[in-house]
Amino acid sequence: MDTSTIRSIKELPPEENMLPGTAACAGCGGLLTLRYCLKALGDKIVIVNAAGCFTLLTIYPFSPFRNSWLYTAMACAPAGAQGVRDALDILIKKGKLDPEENLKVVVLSGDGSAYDMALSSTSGAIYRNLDFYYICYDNEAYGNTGFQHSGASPFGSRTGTTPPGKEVPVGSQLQKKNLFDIWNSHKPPYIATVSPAYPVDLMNKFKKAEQFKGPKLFISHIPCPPGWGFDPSRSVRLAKLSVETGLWPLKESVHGEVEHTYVPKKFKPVEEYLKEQERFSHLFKPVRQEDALKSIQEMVDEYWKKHELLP
Ligand SMILES: Cc1ncc(C[n+]2csc(CCOP(=O)(O)OP(=O)(O)O)c2C)c(N)n1
Ligand code: SF4
Repeated sequence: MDTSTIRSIKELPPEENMLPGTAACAGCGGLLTLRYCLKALGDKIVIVNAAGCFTLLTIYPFSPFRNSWLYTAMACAPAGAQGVRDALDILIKKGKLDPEENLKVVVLSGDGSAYDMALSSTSGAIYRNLDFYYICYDNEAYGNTGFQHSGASPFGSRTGTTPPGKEVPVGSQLQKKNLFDIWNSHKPPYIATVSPAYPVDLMNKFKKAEQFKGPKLFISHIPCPPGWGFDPSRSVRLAKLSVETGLWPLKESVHGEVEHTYVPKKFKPVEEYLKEQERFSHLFKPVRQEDALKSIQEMVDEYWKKHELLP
């Protein structure tokens, strides 16, 4: 891939490496992310897919991918990636595969795998400096099985297992794990947060990552219409709002050094993002939960203050 940076959406590669007509929900932000990621990665890849919504993209004999695809259990996609990488390396070493024909190994998983179940196998793979890409589409819950709470679910959200009620009106009382920092503590060559609403930023991050051998992570914050409760037509708008409110900082880390790649000129209030989703509706009605709303805004402000980027 040409590694020079691009400035506009018109410069995105025209090739489509994922074909339309999949079983994903209308308006799935994860599918849009994946489409952009595959434009960046090309078709010389093997996708190692942990169980989740995207397992359903490939149902024999149908597949939207032009590349190979391997299905693994939720906890072990990085271990599967190690096996594929080893097999490719052995074939190259034995002269049975032209190094030019080498494939990139790409893990694809939801947040339930990335933040929770596969954390141990991921840590092992980063520690061994496995040469692979890890794409996590983060819809902030176990989406495929009924939107149950995951380690990525945010404070104040309703999930299948944290329904707001009399005793706990706020929904989830736990804070979202910080997967970016968990990866960063291992000091891999490249980590980035991305968004389907910022494809140019996403593409340039893949271009930058290409120069590094070793583990490379991309976490995309993705709107999920049935789980979050909004009309599919508003998916990109919500992805944009999560960035413009400061809730989802767009950043990257090269060998542990973090830089923000986009800082909103003026941060929108987080309420603008929250009030558009059914999963936060209990924070507004029947009565406004001022304490919860204030603490979500404070959490965002603290992050940007800490990085000295709040205007
Ligand atoms: C060990 C294990 N427990 C439960 C399941 C059932 N299961 C299949 S997909 C899924 C949800 C995965 O959630 P996530 O990784 O966030 O991806 P998403 O469904 O949101 O795409 C679950 C719980 C499983 N496959 N393996
Ligand atoms: S449940 Fe959400 S993440 Fe899963 S396919 Fe549907 S929109 Fe996408």
